[in-house]
Amino acid sequence: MARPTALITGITGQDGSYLADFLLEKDYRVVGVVRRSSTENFSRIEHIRDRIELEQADLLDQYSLIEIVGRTRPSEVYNLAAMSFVPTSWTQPVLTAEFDAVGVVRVLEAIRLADPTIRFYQASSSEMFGKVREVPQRESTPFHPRSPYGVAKVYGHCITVNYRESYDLYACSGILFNHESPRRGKEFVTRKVTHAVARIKLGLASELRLGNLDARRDWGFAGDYVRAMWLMLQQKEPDDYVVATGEQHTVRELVELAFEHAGLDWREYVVQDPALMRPAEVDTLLGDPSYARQRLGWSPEVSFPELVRMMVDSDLQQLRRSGAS
Ligand code: NAP
Ligand code: F7E
Repeated sequence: MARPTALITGITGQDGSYLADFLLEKDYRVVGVVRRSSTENFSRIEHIRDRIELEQADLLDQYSLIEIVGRTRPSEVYNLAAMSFVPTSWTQPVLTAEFDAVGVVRVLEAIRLADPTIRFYQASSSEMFGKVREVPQRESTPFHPRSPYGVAKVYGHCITVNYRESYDLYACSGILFNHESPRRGKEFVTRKVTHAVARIKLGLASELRLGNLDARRDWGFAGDYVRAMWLMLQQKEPDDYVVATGEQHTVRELVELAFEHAGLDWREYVVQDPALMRPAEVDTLLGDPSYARQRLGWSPEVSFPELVRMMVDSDLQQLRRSGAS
């Protein structure tokens, strides 16, 4: 059998890099889409740079997507590229819609024109549930997004379902709850906390400013979640799946665990900053992953305390290696 080819948009991001690692292990040819920039930003894929192919295209540019899908001939396309930081979606709402909403239909159009047998994965989000209508959230829970990011993701989700129903494409939407790792961007709360803990431990910082400590999230490990993405594209029929741990924690619990792991008392360092509160908050998210467990045989392997410890240890190690202490 010919070696399968996967095309990944957003390969330089957290999930793109873990998915590329995973697919290389499965002997895929991995083609990554990167957008043109004046300096390369490939730190998350440095370790596999010589085993993947990188191609320039942009979710804002329809022609570049048609050209790349047509030329590289993937059997699977994973659309992970997005403006993924919720607060920025209030300051750049139009650009967020261009990337996260219209960008999805541009990729779907490229597939429909180049080869409608390509299997498609869309990175949907628990942010679509927003002001939650039921607990826990399942595939059938109605959406009530609370940010321009969440609204754009609802469009991406619905257009994926619509292309499946209109053109019979094998198109799946993974409704993923928060997932984190040592490769998470430093502005997201988990990494912001673990990086600050490491800096405080090494005497490089003395405080950590945070927003809402009462927010609740269902946090999992990104390495587990990319496995679910791949499994969705290996089934007989395409479908949509919630991917979550089924457990929730507050930001305060995250902070307690991270500081405790470094032998520190969080109360001495954490300052609540009203400037970090959001115009409309998602107070609580809790996913029900039963359908993914049943149909895909998927379940998470890394627990929340293991994840937090892994991230603190990694940040300490990175800072020590860079000679920062
Ligand atoms: P991330 O680390 O922020 O990565 C985003 C990726 O998208 C980067 O590679 C970025 O490239 C690329 N990108 C942004 N705009 C682009 C454009 N116009 N054209 C081409 N590439 C573009 O995000 P992540 O955490 O890996 O998340 C992956 C996907 O899952 C995103 O769609 C996100 O919204 C969604 N999601 C994430 C979570 C989570 O908890 N992590 C949960 C649910 C859904 P640059 O390197 O050039 O910036
Ligand atoms: O915030 C609270 C904040 O920015 C989590 C993205 O991957 O997951 C992510 O979106 C919670 C929120 O992630 C700070 O108010 C308190 O309630 O880590 P976050 P997010 O907004 O949940 C979803 C599923 C995605 O799809 C997104 O792409 O933590 N919080 N203090 C803070 N958050 C941040 N960032 N910084 C703080 O200082």
